[in-house]
Amino acid sequence: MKDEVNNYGDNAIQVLEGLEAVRKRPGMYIGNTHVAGLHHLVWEIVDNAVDEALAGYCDDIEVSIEPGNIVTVKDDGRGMPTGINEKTGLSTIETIFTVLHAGGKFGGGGYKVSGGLHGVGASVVNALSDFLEVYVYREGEIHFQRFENGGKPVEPMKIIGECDKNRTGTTVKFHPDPTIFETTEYDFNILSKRLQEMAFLNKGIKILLTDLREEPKKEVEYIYNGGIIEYVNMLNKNNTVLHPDVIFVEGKSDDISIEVACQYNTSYQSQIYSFANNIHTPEGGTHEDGVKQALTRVINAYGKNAKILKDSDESLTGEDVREGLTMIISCKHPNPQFEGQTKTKLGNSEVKKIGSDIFAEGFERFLMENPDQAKLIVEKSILASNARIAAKKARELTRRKSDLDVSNFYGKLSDCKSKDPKECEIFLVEGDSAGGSAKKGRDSMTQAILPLRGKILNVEKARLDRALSNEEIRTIITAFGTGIGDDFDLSKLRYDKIVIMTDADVDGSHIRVLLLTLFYRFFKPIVEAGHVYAAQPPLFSIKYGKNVTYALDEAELKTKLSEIPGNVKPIIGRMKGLGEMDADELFDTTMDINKRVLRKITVDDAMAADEIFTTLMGEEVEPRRKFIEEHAEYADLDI
Ligand code: 0RA
Repeated sequence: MKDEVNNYGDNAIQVLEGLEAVRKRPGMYIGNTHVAGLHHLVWEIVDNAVDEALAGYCDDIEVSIEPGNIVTVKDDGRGMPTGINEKTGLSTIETIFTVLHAGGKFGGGGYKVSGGLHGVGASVVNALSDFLEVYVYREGEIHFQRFENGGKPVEPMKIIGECDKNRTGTTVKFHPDPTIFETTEYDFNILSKRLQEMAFLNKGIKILLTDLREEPKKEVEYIYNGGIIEYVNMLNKNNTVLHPDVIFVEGKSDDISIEVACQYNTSYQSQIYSFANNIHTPEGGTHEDGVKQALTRVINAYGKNAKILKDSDESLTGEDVREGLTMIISCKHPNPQFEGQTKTKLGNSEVKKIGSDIFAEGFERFLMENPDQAKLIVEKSILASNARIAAKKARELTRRKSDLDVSNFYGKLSDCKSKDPKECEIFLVEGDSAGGSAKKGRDSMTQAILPLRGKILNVEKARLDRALSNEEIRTIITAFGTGIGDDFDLSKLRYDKIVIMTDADVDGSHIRVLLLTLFYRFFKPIVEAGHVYAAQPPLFSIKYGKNVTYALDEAELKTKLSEIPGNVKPIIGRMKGLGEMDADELFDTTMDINKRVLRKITVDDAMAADEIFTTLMGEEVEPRRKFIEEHAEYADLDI
């Protein structure tokens, strides 16, 4: 008995050294201690509950956030084991929550699939919490243990009461340690989006999210019996679909399972999202490569066989067969290898063939069984192929044209003198009159000006070949220097900053959205690398005595006015448009690198950006009307 007590103490000390390592370098375990890392704590605990659900023992998961950002994750699984762990001499519960890497797998058996990036376990969450409590309901008893201060057990696990004999499950409650995290404020939208994704990827699991921090409480519930088929339906809801059925293929080989759901829409974009063990893999990997390869192969073979594709036709490329495709790929692997810059690329080489074989078989069967839908798909790919060939010709023309027709091009662009891209910026300016002022006012060493006449083409509704026939777009491509489509090369970008300078009115924001659509669809790496900015011309000018100052908005106006001495009376002006400022004013307020405010345009989340552009700029009218109605407060201010 005495020995047991001593053992308990020895083990506990070793264990705490492990948790101390997590607290010293939290980034190694959860990426960072900002917003993403904070939410990572929830994913860790939810992953464990989802694993229990995937093992077939749980179908209800409840996540709630209480005032003070206390998080509770409750499941109705078997309940964590409550016995003594032989290796550690501690209760299994204490082992799970205090021994590094003991989490998630619970000592072999059971789990074939668990998180790859995640799955570092409950102990990491405990180490980074100022308190954590576990309740396990099993065999009519409630087992309980509380940890404080980075995972230190307050006392060993104990039984604190009785429960219904039939009730089983695990509840984990924790609060992130504010001395570790820059912020401890949970974001409802981040939580709900990821939990919805989990529900799509794991069909039939019910996930309830409740936010009790404010009255009235917010609550969302996700359950998708159709799994990723319903995910594709949601992604396509703002598009016109090309064919009625979502194509679904699943299969398994050597404990590796693959599920694919896809459906074409009439747009020219593709949305392909892949996951490995429920983790989004935006960098792709072998699961995605295999499925894409099969898609191209099967459509070409079917098209030729069914005589839709003529023998003399060029083969359809991957790009051709993916135009307008919305697809979810979900792979579950007992031992996933994550690679790539952000460790979000699946590396297991065997998955490529497995994914390709499984998808090819199921997809081919779909085409055979549904010849009408198959015909629409092949014909769409042929149109994309024709457009690609036309775009290539047009690009070649653009290239030649820009060599010959430089005078016309340079008539529009006032380039800067410096040829060092790092210090160069280009202003895309709405209208000739503002363009004129910008040309006069600029620092001609580093600032280039390209005035844009009128509205540019909405590329959401046009293929590359049509975009290339648009003069304004051609000028932009030539100015950037990167080329477009297959020729695109980010390293050739001639400017570090691309600044969109439009008026602060409805026309201005429309032009801004059109430009952003162009950049997002045709120059995505430029946006992703953070080269795109919006200029912020001021709304107010404040004159007092001989001084002039400017304010971006009402809030800044108030501050600036309060700084003016009481005995001086300011005469406040509302700035109308860029075109009405003279060259000095425009430089002073909007372009001078020492004074101006620029807003960087970022795409943290490609899925959300895709959805917004489809909604705002796409074919369907109804979703756009709804979006504008829902965002009516902002609509006339900014988009
Ligand atoms: C392994 C075995 C058993 C339950 C669990 C794991 C389990 C773990 C978690 C984590 C969150 N919720 C959970 N629910 C269950 C049960 C083994 C037995 O019946 O003794």
